[in-house]
Amino acid sequence: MEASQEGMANNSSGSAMATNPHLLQMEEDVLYHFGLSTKKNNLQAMFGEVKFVCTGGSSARMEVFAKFMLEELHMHLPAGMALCNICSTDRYAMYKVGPVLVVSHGMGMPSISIMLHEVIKLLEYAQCKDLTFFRIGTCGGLGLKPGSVVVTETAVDYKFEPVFELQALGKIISTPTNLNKDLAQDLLSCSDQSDEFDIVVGNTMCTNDFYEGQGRLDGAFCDYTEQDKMNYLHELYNVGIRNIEMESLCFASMMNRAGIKAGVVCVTILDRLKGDQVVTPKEELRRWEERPQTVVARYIKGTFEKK
Ligand code: R2B
Ligand code: URA
Repeated sequence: MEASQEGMANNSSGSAMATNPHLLQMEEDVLYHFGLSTKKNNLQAMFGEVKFVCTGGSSARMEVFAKFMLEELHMHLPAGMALCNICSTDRYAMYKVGPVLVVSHGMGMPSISIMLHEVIKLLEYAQCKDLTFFRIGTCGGLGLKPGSVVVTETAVDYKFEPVFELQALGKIISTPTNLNKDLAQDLLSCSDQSDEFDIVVGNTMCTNDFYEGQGRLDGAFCDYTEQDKMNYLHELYNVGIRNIEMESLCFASMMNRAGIKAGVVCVTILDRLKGDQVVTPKEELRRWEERPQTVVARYIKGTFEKK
């Protein structure tokens, strides 16, 4: 076995990130959705220097971000070489830029959960320490100008509870979904006077669906009235929820279980108090999608250059 499954690595407190005791008994661990394995790949050599993991839904957006990080960290690839996707499957895309691992997570909690199980184990086998994870994505805003950036303070479910409920062996395992408050403030302070967008810290509601689960009136089915929808969205606003998306709850829960410092930074692509359809032109959406990337890149650069 190339990567150690014996001396399980650490988060900042020195304890294991992947706490599953069964892993220690496995001779080989195949990270099926990445197309990597502890026997076939030298994970420590490949990933040992990773300090930051940035994840977002789309593989194309993650490639753009990886290229952006190359420039930001002034890392020049030798002539004739190109950044390439490390995953040999088409489930996720993964790029490594020095200490930054960039990986797509697809849409929704089942998809991000699979990716996080495998990436946490991967970085454990690679003996990485003191990691920070970021989700950089899109969301629906509440009472914010579209194009604003929201840094999540706490991820909450549809009942505004800060818990993620995982179904396992016919039972529910509940884990907390609060995120690191200092990191949220540090990300907020990564804004710049020249930025053409607002950035706020707020709570994020995470759902299992884009349409009815987020109170939309434009799905294939709808059993509530516009008034019901507006009452619910205003209730969200009144309890401090500033955006709605589909991964933060599972992300925050798994980061808590692993003891990894983590932040969620999303750009609002519409104001849900004003409508349901996303009508912003593609070009403008592309520019908005760069905003969470810019904020997280500033944080990483600041931390990286200090070391
Ligand atoms: C934001 O955007 C996607 C749905 O369009 C989903 O992955 C999310 O959280
Ligand atoms: N992503 C979501 O989950 N909801 C939105 O309204 C926009 C993006």
